[in-house]
Amino acid sequence: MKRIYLIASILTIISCTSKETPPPAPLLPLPTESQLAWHEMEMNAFVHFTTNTFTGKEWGYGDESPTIFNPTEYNADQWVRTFKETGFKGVILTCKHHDGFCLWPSKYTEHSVKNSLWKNGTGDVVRDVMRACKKYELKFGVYLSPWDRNHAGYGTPEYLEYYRNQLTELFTTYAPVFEMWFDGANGGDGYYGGAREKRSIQGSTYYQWPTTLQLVRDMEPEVIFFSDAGPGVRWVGNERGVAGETNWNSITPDTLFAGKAGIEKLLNTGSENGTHWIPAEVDVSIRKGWFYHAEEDSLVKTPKQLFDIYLTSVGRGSTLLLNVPPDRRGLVHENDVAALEGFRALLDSTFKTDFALNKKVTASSYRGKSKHYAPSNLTDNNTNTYWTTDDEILTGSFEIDLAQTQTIKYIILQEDIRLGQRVKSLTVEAFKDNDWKQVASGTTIGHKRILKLEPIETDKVRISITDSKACPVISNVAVY
Ligand code: FUL
Repeated sequence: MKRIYLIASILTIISCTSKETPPPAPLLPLPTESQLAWHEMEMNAFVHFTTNTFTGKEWGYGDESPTIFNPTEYNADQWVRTFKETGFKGVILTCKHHDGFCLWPSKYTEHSVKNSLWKNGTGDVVRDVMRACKKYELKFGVYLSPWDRNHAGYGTPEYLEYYRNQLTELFTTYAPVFEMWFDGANGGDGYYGGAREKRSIQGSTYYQWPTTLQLVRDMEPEVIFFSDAGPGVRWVGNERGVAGETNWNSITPDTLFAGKAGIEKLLNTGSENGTHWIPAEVDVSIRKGWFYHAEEDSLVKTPKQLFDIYLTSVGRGSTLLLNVPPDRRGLVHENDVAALEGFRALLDSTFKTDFALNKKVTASSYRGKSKHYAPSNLTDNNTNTYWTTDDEILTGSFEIDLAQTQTIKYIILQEDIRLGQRVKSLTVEAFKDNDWKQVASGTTIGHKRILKLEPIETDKVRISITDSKACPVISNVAVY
């Protein structure tokens, strides 16, 4: 009896699933789980802090005495609390910048906090930031400059061993590390243990990156590697906070090599038919420089400037990495705190009420007429559900009835990138005076696209996907 019942239930399950319209096949390339998590983070803080903070330089020569590193009111908790309160999800710390000074007491060098006056050499900035990140539930990432102007062996194989030893130290002592930043800068000259000379290396071969990355992966399989060309995330091609208006998460690594003319443009937009998922990360400083300089106290970006950067980074499908350098006291300066708080307030007030939330949406068509892919998924506040069309339909529109007239200023769209990036172009129209008026147009969407409109009063909005690499898969639309 029991057996018959079991067989009957299995048959019911089979017949139900066979009637279901299958989801669209994923469009390659696809993000990994850790890249997906990275996209979700949207805003991370970058922290540049070293002897430069005390010498006023941007690139230390490598001959700075460790004793000059001596913050007077140091409080890493204040940095991370500020980031948490203003909406950042992770922190990446310059554990070692080009000058070679280490913010943790590395056993492989004397050029570190252990020989500073700060806390009589017993302090460890890397540990403190890592702990504060745990406390405030932010992810912790590290920057370890490959170029080292202090180390005597820089340019020889001996230095590679040193660099890898330090990576092992960092990844075993301060884990988990969500992102590892490999900076491409190399200016040639430096102290180099007293040699005071210019050393040229062949960037593409000297560091033997494949071996180094594997070493790190063995310790931290989920880590995201940032470098100009990835492999986890790529540089966005400028330090102004601007991702391409067209921004593909895909790029073909073979098309990128250091020194190639025009590489910044390619990094900025990615390529539609790129073979690998390597999204752009937007690194930019809240100040003019990457390190704190008192003379820049009046040049901290305003909340409005930070908001505009948000629109050109997160709003173009990238993740923002905003640098906020602590001052000589070892605190995030009051002006930077105020700018971050103002930025947060602007984000909160601008994106306060989503006029589209749970509103009625109709679409030109939807996949297999199945409720799994219905247009109502667009406004259900759930990015795990989506609207999509039949495979052969690469264009389509949906209309949101806002139920009452609103003044609208922004549209947010999101693709379900678990199925790949698809949309190539779109338009936005608002219904006004008995007619549809185009109020915006755009190209790619990706994780998130924010379109700024000339404010307009309307009670209906129509979004048309006018071109797509495969049937569009849209998980969310919001109207503000
Ligand atoms: C650059 C470096 O040279 C700057 O000093 C800074 O660290 C920036 C984030 O990357 O390449």
